[in-house]
Amino acid sequence: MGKLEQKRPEFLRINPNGRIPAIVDREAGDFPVFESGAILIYLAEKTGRLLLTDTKGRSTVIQWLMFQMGGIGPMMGQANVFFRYFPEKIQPAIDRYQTEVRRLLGVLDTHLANREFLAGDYSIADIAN
Ligand SMILES: N[C@@H](CCC(=O)N[C@@H](CS)C(=O)NCC(=O)O)C(=O)O
Repeated sequence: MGKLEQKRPEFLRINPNGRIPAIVDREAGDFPVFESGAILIYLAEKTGRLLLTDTKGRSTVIQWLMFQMGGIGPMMGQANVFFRYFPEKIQPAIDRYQTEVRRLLGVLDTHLANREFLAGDYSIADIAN
């Protein structure tokens, strides 16, 4: 990332969004996959592991995967940027994102209080979160 390789044309052909992670499946005609959640689903479906296959089980895994993609991931990202890297200290923004991250972690904590994994068996939802 330091060399901004993720913004180069050859990487943008794999991930038009210019971010990591992204993979290329050499066993599938160099099929590119970007977005960590999409990569996890792709690999789980390809290998038949870490993603329940019945409709409800699959949905439960994907719900917790989306919870990370739409919540934990971006909110932690913003919390980190405003707290650590932003040139100005904008306290309301720091508070907003830190409060939201704490709330989201509370949701995980409550859900995991009486179960070992987020969605039944160990799955890509646990890996992502
Ligand atoms: N929603 C994306 C987020 C990807 C993302 O934000 N990646 C960051 C590192 S964690 C990145 O590539 N940052 C470098 C940049 O934006 O150039 C995913 O889950 O894959």
